Amino acid sequence: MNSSERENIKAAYKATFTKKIEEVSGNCLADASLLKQYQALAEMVMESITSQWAKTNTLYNKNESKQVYFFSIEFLIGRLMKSYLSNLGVEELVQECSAEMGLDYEAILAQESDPGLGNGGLGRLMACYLDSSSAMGMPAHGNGIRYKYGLFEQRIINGEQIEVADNWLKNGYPFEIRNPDKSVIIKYYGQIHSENINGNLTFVHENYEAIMAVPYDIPIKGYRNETVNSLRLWSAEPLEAFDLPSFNQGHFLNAVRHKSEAEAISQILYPNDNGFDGKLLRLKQEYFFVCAGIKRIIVDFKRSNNNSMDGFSDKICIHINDTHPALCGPELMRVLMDEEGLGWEESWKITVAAMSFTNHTVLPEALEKWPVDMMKDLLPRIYMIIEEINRRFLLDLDNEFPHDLDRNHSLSIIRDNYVHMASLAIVSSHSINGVATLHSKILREETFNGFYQVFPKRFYSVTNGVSPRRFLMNSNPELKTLINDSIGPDWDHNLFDLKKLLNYINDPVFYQKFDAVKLSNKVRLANYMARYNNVTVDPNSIFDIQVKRIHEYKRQLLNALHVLYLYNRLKENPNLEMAPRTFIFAGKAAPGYYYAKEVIKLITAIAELVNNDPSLHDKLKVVFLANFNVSLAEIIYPAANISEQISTAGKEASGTGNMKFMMNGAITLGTMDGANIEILDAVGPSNIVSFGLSADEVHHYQKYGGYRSIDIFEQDPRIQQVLHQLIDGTLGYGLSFQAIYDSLLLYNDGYFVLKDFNAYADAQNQVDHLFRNPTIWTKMSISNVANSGIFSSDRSIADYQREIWKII
Ligand code: CR6
Repeated sequence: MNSSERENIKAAYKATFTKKIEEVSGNCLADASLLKQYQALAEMVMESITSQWAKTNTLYNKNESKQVYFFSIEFLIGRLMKSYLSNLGVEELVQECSAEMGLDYEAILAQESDPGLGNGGLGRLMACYLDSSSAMGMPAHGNGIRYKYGLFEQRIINGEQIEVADNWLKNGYPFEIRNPDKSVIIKYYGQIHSENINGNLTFVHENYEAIMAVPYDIPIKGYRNETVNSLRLWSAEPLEAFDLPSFNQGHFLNAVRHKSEAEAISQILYPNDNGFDGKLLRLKQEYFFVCAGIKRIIVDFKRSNNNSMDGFSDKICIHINDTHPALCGPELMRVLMDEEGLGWEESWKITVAAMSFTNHTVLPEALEKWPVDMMKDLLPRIYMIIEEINRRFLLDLDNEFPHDLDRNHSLSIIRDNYVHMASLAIVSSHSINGVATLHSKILREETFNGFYQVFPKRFYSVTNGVSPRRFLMNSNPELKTLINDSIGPDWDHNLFDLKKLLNYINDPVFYQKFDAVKLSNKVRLANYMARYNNVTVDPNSIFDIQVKRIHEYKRQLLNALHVLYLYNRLKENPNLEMAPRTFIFAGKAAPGYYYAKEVIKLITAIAELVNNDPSLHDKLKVVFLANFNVSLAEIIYPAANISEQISTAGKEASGTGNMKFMMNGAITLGTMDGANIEILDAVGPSNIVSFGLSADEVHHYQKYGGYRSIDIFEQDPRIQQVLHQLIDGTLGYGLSFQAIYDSLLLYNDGYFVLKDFNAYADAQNQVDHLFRNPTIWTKMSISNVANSGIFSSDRSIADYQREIWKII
């Protein structure tokens, strides 16, 4: 494009934007608020996407290509405006025009609410997978819930987490389209009776309670291509908003009761990460989006397939993201049999061929099981079908392993009065995968070993990945520019091309530029901390960062105890030689998770102690950033020197924050857990700092005993000092962290914090030495960026496509 063409485009953009402002606000540009400026821009974005969206849908409706549907109870999509602009290839244009019009581009973008429709890695993974599928021109869509309130907003008040409702829809959401014409009726409760209709046994559902599922569709625009896939989020509404007969009889409250009961289903996201709390409303949510999603898939499929179900599983993949959507199996069976009139065998074949399942955790407390009575009462027909799936499965088992009662019992979908959702998902899917190599191995050898023996060919492994567009190009534009200037722009379509950066691995000029980018990102984060935490930190200090949900197995406690130990060392020897450090934490604790909330309190208490001690001469700072979410994450990852990935080995299925840090040049300080192991493989042992027990060692101790935390305590004066400080008032008058203290000593330290302390302290020492040699450090950092290609979610999607969905 020559410069006069560009000027014309810019003039057209400015004119359209000015007109849009008038339309959305009734004001002229000069009087329009930032919110209205954002809304005007969002409308323009939607206008440029919708025709491509319609074209993509028309193409898909021809039924030529296989469609993948991700069913997930969480989609943590983050703000979308920047992705849309960049994917459309107009970001620079909009930035330039905004500046020329005297508008603040970043402030406009900050008007967008960040939809918190997920707890952490699981929901964010889905968002990255949608992003990658569109970028690769692959037909894949999401089905989830449009929670009215997303994950709570976290405030830190007097050092403690306070939860505030996340009203993300309060100003409306410009990137969704409500499609009430595609609503689906969901039936709960009631009775099932069978009737003989024309010689066929037919199941009739009576006296049910009906709820309407209304879809809201969000376009997922591919990166600089023509593909626009869909994320469909379902909202619950009453069939009739108002019960007129009740109202007329004077029962005013009754008249609206039904409305709020219906709406409750999509009112709020359950705030547990890696945890199951068994609430009836959650089971309603699970069935709600499963039933609605499956119905629409079938309607659309039949419409373009001469009203027939032939070839369904050749054209449709239903991907179950963890067990929350495991009812997809029985629900598809129900529709195929009760509505489409197919027999059991045929329906079962179609179901298993269409369904695939990804497991995301081995933590026993997260594995879902629903009481039989609850399931039977709420979903009577679904429960019947689960019983029959189980009966047939146990029969098959008995044929294969005759009289092996123990095995049959342990694999039974229904056992001890519970429906086990992982078993249901495994039995009804043709493929089961873990999310990192180690995790998949643990699934095969331990968690699902019984199933592995029955279905060895169904087990796969696909290591997670993250969107390089969101987590590198858009959130670290300076690094993107430096990479473009060095190796050219083609890496944007193939992240493995980042390897070309290794050509600069000994180039001092490149080092300088690379360090300057990191420093600038650190300054950005330092400014954020000055503004929101009122703490001044040195951007030249090591930014040592642990951001993720607060959970015992993730061991923020190990990090915190080490900070306290470092504090003690500095107090003892103020001249201690060390690079200044800024320890940064962020993450939410589930509201009912007392221990995790105590850990937050502990970190903020340590921060108070350390940050207000002038004798440390600013060598140590501790910051807890409130309200970790996707938007904050995008500021944090580019600024990190150290990525703390210190879970008890064997517990973190994969982790994805570890990949986002690596892509931005942080050095992983980690245990050999989840995808950390693959990070080590990718960068080589000299570009990562690893430590601690292996998963096998942890497993061994857990199975056979032999670890006594008290022994370590007794032998290590550093640990004695630190643990005493938890309860002796060092951390604030009247502040005592007895529960944490007890967990480590009285309850034998279930997550091996003390066991790994020494190795961790040594590893931290190593970090200090490495950082004090800038050449080595920068080299390590560049190597991390250069070798991060494998962690692109484009690679993960290609793996799924090839191995699991078998799309060529
Ligand atoms: N909490 C795992 O714990 C993994 C993601 C995505 C998690 C984490 O290690 O990276 O899923 N599991 O696969 C669950 O949510 C059940 C997570 O985010």
